[in-house]
Amino acid sequence: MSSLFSRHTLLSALLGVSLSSIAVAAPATPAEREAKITAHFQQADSNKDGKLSLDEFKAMKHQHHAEHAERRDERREDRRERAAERMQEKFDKADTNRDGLISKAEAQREMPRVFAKFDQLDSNKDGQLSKVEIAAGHAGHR
Ligand SMILES: [Ca+2]
Ligand SMILES: [Ca+2]
Repeated sequence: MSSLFSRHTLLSALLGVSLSSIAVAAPATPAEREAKITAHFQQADSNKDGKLSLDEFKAMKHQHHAEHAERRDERREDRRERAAERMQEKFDKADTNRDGLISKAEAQREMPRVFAKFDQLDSNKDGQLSKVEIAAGHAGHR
């Protein structure tokens, strides 16, 4: 028994199932989205008969999922890096006397959320927060 998907069925399936992952890839207008889906369809239609066999459909879905997972990993990496950068920037900005440590006064000026937990974050109780102490506090939140 051969299961064939018409282009229309595929469009519906893609729109219903994978629109979110396609939308993530950028195309904003419906026309661009349509073009993108058509490209996907043509790519998946390996024997070019204008229809997708169940195998072709599955292969396409599989590839789609793989791409999606890859993008998700990249985004996660980006987020982690950006968070680290932001924290670095914040730290440097707050560290007005450039001694590599955040005093209570410095925290109060630039890092209110850190200031609120200052004593808790200051694990070696020297009245200053190192980058490591602040990072440790952030990690503890997750
Ligand atoms: Ca300082
Ligand atoms: Ca300290």
